[in-house]
Amino acid sequence: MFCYQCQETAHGTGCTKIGVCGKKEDVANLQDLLVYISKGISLLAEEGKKLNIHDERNDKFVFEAMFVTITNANFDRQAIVRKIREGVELRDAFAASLITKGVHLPDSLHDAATWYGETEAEMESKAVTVGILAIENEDIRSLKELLTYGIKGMAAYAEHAFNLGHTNKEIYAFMQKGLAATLNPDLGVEELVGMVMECGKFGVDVMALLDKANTESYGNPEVTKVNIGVRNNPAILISGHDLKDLEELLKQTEGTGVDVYTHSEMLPAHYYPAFKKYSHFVGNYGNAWWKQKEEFETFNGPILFTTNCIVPPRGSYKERVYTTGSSGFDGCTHIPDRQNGQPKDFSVIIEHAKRCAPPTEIETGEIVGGFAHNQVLQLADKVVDAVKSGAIRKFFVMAGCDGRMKDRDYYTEFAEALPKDTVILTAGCAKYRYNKLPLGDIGGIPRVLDAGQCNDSYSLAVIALKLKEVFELNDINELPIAYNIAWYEQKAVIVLLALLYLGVKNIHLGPTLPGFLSPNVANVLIENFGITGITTVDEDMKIFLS
Ligand code: FSO
Ligand code: SF4
Repeated sequence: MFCYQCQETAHGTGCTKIGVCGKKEDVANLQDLLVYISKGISLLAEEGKKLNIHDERNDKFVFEAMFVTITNANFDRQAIVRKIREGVELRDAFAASLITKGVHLPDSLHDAATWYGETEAEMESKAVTVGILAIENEDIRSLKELLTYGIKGMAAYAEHAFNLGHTNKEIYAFMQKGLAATLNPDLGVEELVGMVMECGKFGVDVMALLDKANTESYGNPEVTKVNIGVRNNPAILISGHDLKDLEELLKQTEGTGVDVYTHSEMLPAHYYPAFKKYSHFVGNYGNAWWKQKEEFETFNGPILFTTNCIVPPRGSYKERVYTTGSSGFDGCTHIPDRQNGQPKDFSVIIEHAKRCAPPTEIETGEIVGGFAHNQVLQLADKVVDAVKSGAIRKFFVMAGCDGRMKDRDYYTEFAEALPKDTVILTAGCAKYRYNKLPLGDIGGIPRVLDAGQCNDSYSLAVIALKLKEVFELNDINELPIAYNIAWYEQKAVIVLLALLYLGVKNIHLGPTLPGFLSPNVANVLIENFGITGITTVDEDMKIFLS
């Protein structure tokens, strides 16, 4: 195996025996094959486009398959094998339909569009030949992987929007164009850099689509205090990002005596008006994803993963872990997808919860969030006055992800060291590094403004663009906003590409720069966008405040 798609990749260069995330070699290789088949389907979809032939099943398959291969989402070998079979079948049926409709497929069609294998042994032997290292030139490989990871992040957001009935053909078409491009041996550095930038544009679009899906379904997030203590009822913990899953779980648990708590990236669900009517939607339990081994132990009840980030569960609580959607873990019960417009059936989890003890309290109190674009823009006058009067000197966008490595203590220390006239704008699980610190407020504006999930970084961009307008600036970079972003997995990659597309410069990216950036590709980002890593809190603070 060789995988370097996330920030925690072994030695900063690549996992080669087992993933630091716990992904085993066979699953890693099969995921490579699944990506390869998705690229083959994308290539055929590109051929179809020439004659205006389009099949929506390709769109859905590609975003589902790419999401499945994101870090910490799906560790279930059989789920990957099934998805490969589904892809091969879909691809070959689509190729046949293209021929029937008169499309002349090239004689030398890429192997990704023609390879056929049925048995797991055939898949395994193919998988080892189609991994990342199959591309020899390290710059081309770096750019093609950067593009692929951006598309993986895009796929995740596209799937959540799709689940809420919001689709966008242009986004799907770009995903396929981008994936097909990674199969093209003739593309050079310049063309691939162009595709990576285009990926950023569709990153903005997909986050806007998901924002629309979430807010039209559940209302605009509003300032909310979220309880972090517990009650004395049996309960279900829901993790991941999918709000449709949460909605159906809340409906099905109503009146059963079972409470529901959010975990990690599901916390921002509390900010949506539509979920406030559920009196059994009690609060948020625990912290960022990587602390789940301890926190799931004390939660006592079943846990439902709607997406990543899963840490391979301990035997002591594994039978309480359920997955659904793109997530999966062998040995854990998977709740099947919706069929014919019917909701998912969570009854097995609810019955399981009834047999469990209530959660053990690990924290008490409240945290505040809900500062997405609509809410912040309602407070715009107050914010603008605070900037004009000098009460707020600078905003720090500290969005992105958290992770388990010790060097991420930097972000807590950085937040603590920030001068009292600065405000942190956050989104994603990165917030857990500072959202429980007593950082106070500035004239009633909290010093940590949480917009929501990682995709709600879109909100931060909308806010920045609005401030640019209010202050009548020509360039987003003239705003008193600094970017100190933490990344972990591929959703953070699409957020980063989206920010670059919007023209944001001088982003500090940590705790380490991606291992998949070759020195030359890293230089392109440094020279064109001023991207830089992090150093020490003291040094960085000097740079940021100079
Ligand atoms: Fe975090 Fe995991 Fe939301 Fe990611 S829980 S790390 S970037 O899945 O998607 O922020
Ligand atoms: Fe390693 Fe990250 Fe890949 Fe897991 S996702 S195998 S930790 S690089």
